[in-house]
Amino acid sequence: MKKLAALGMLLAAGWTLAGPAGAATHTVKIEGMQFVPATLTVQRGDTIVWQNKDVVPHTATAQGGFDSGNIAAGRKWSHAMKKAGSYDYVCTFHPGMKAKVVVQ
Ligand SMILES: [Cu+2]
Repeated sequence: MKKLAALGMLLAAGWTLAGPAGAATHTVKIEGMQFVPATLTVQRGDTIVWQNKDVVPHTATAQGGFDSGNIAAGRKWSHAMKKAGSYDYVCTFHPGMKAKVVVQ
C-alpha cells in the first residue's frame, strides 16, 4: 500500500507540472480514416492529443488554428488550445476526413 501511495503522489506531481491548474488533456483517436470524436469541446488551456491508430499518416489541420504536420502511423501529436473559438479541421492528406474542435 505504501508503494501505491508514493506512486499516487508522483502522478499528482506530474499533473501539476503538466500545466496550469484545471487544464485537462483530451484524446482524439484517428482510426479507420476518421477523427473520433468528430466534435470535441474543451476549455481554453486544455491540451488535445491526436493519436494516429491507422497504418497511414494523417494530419490535423485547421485553417488559422493549428496544424500538426505529418502524424506518422502509430504516432501522436499534442497541442494546447490557447484561444477560444470553433475550429473546423481536416486531414490534408485525406480532405474527406473532417472534424471540429470547440474551445470555450
Ligand atoms: Cu489522413
